[in-house]
Amino acid sequence: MLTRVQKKHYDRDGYLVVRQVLTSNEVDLIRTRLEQIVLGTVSGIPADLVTVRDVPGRGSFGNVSSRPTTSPEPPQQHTATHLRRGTQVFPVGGEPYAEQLWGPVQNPLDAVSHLRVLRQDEVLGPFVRHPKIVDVVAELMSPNIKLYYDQVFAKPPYGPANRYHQDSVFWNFFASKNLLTAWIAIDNATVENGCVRYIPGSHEFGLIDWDHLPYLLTGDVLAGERMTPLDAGDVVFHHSLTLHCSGPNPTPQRRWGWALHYVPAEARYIGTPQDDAHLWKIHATDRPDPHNGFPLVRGREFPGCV
Ligand SMILES: O=C(O)CCC(=O)C(=O)O
Repeated sequence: MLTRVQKKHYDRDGYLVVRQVLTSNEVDLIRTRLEQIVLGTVSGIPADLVTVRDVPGRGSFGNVSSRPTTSPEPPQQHTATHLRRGTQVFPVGGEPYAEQLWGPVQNPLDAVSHLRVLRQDEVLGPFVRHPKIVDVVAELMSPNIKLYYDQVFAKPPYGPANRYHQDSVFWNFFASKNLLTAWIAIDNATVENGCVRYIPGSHEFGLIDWDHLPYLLTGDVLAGERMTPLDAGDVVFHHSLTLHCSGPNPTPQRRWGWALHYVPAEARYIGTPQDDAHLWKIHATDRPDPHNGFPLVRGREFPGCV
């Protein structure tokens, strides 16, 4: 159970770090299973759930993503600590490492950039219902809990920063902005290797569209950015309106985090037919109609809702 102070921190900041939620045995189990999935030795996992950079030394399983042939428009200095490319604002520091990122890897795991819908796997699936995670979600979000989606942000050695965003911007098919992500550290996530960073209190700003984001993320707001270094097995819980990003990883070590995205079962589903098709395609729902189609984690369902 969370303390009153922990709940107060979540309400005030829009995120909360909880230490040692998973044991080292549990994290080892997850890591070993992810490794087996990446190497293609687990049956029943579709290859399109794994994304692998096309670099020498990569495994043969997964969707291969090639290096972009046209160089992106160079980023502008936004503030002393952040760059801007178009409407994207992200921490400085990853730019000199592009050649290493696209160079050969010794370990095929280092070529992986993303894994998703691990809930379908018999070993990993139970973790989305782990009582120590779901108890916190129930206290911070709702006692009736559905899983929207899950994905591993596999920041590789020399991987780039992730831009500032609110998760809710991507999830407009839910008539609720009170979703919650549990980000499980699979490796130690440090200031040096690109831990997640937050703007505390930004969940109170409401939904900000992309065009306005750079005008919100001014020097004084970014000066309040907080890093969340985690040990493997720690979890950071964040509100779906809290602005967050992650730093670059200029180190030779991986920084993997497994994000579990939860939605209150009371949230009405308001997707368009295109959303329905997309959610079915990405394996977010258990059947083509997303109404009452997302997996129930705890509590009960509501008609017309997720
Ligand atoms: O791990 C990262 O780099 C970003 C995480 C993130 O954006 C999320 O969990 O919503």
